[in-house]
Amino acid sequence: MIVSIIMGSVSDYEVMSGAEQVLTSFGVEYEKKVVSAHRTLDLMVDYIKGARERGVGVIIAGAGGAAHLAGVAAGITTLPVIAVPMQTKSLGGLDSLLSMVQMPTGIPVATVAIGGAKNAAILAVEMLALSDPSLTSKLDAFRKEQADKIKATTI
Ligand code: RP5
Repeated sequence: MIVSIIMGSVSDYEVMSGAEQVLTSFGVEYEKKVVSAHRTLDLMVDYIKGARERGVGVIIAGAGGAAHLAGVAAGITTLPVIAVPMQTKSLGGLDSLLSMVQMPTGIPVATVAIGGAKNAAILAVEMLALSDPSLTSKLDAFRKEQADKIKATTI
């Protein structure tokens, strides 16, 4: 299975490229596309409807402001959707965070921290690892590497 990275604007790409870096480091294939839930709604609906057929297992959606991209995607598909709230100039990303995290019951979206594209990708890998033991081994190695770095740190 692959991961689908979607974002509401090309201006989100700098942050969302963090998800690409993580997926690449785990050897997980992904697709990426700019699709907006308000500027290109038809395109976005078609894109999400076709996701499962394209082999997508998890969707990562980054958006800012009145950030409905992840919620709309989750309303279209039962594939798991992970939301990445973008930092914004006017409200610092709190607007994006609340838009994404406060999904009404029945249509869940797993929301990570503001700008948390890398964690979104790690979570996506953990989901794919449920049916791919080789990813579990890679996640274990990643955790160990992270811990070893801290243990080796002297101040
Ligand atoms: C949202 O509006 C996008 O996800 C982006 O974070 C924000 C601003 O978009 P641009 O005006 O930079 O295209 O749809």
